[in-house]
Amino acid sequence: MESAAAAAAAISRIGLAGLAVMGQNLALNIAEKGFPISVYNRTASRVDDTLHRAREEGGLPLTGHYDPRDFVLSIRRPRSIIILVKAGSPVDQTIATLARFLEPGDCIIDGGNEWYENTERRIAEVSASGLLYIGMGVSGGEDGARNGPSLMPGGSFQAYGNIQDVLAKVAAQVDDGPCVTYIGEGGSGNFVKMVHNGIEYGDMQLIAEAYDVLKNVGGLSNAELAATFADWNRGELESFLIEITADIFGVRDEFGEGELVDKILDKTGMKGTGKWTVQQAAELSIAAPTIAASLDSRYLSGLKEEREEADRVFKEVGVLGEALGRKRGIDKKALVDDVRQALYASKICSYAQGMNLLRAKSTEKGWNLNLGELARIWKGGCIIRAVFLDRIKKAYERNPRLANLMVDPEFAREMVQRQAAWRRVVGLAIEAGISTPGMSASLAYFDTYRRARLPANLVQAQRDLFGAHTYERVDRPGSFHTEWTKLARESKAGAGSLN
Ligand code: 2AM
Repeated sequence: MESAAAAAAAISRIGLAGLAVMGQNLALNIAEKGFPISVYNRTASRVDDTLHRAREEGGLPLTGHYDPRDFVLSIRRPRSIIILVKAGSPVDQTIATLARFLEPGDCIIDGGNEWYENTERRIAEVSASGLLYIGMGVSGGEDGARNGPSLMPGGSFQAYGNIQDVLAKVAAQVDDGPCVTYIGEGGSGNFVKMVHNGIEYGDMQLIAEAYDVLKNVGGLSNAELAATFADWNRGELESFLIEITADIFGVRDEFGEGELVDKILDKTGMKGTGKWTVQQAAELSIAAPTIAASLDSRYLSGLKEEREEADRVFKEVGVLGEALGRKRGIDKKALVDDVRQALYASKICSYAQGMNLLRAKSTEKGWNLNLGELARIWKGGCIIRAVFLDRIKKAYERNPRLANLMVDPEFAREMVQRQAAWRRVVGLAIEAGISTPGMSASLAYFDTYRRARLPANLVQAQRDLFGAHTYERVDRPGSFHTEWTKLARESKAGAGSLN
């Protein structure tokens, strides 16, 4: 009896396989919240590292395993095992390694940035052996994993019930609860995380454009930029990304004069979730121009050598004349205030696009996503965490069927209040030859969406002329086709010229 009790006490509440940075930190977080955890990694040294850290942090309840069978058997049934390995085939390999020892009712939770259809395939595959599956978005980077991430679990609701208590304690905590909720069936957790990352691309691009305008049109120094972003972080823009941006401007270069930011190669890396977001938007006929602009900007940033050559070519032919570049006698304070407003309004447009993409996918897949709740679980822990997400949550609570965030009465008022500043910033940037693709795309999105009549009538006429695609009329029902070319010829006789 006694030894059975001792063995039972040694059994872990949960397991985690894959001990790279995210896995290690999440395992320590879970252990620190008082849940005994077993950990495993293909390569033994990472198990040792994790055990070492658990000891250093005061003997957290974490046990290391070097053999997958021992690992699985050390976990209490029904077992819940989080895996944090590279997306794609490493996930399939890890599942195969563990599944041999799992029993019906046990669950695998993939915490990687996985393509949602892979999760849906795996749900079907493991269900043949009675196993449950969850695809869980985890955001917040290394620090979030260790101290409280935003968690987006989707898949088996039954399996979610088994780990709800663990996730609720491990997730970041905000005023209205832990940053975790059951997202929905299938691959919805991965999909929501993917769109979160797409929105993150947009936010980072918009901030980079604000920096570009302030630095290259307004002439702000790094010290002034640091102060500006720190100040913005005390107002409506308060967010993790604005905060870290303020910090970045203050870091000096250890190898030379000035600040480190100016020594960093202007080539942005990426891992694919932003591209997937834009591809999905196109698949679902959802306009996501701000997110697409941020993706395009990353692609163009990658062409460093071509851009250097272009810079040389255009300087030679004299494009960088008087008209371009820094404005003389600019009022820095007024510019900073305008850019702040342009950034905020642009951000609303970008979130509107991401939310509409989520809703379209939810309708297609029957996921029943709760957009207000998604905004809530992004309030803490994750990279896009921001005070402003509480306002998004409230907008969807006021009206869950809101067609677009921009037309929520509060956001609509805010857009109108900021539009003059927003237009000034985009106009100034265009004049100065400083590209602001994200802010411009957001403004065009706003200006397109808010107009009851667009020039699409002319496109329809063209389509009908060359392809007999037919058109509808504004004043009577039905679809119409016109012999445009014939009628145009006939009327040419009587036509005059522009004067
Ligand atoms: P490793 O330490 O044995 O390389 C990030 O690379 C994490 O994914 C690491 O923990 C790594 O394990 C794991 N990983 C990558 N490919 C894997 C595979 N095919 N099987 C198991 N784990 C893998």
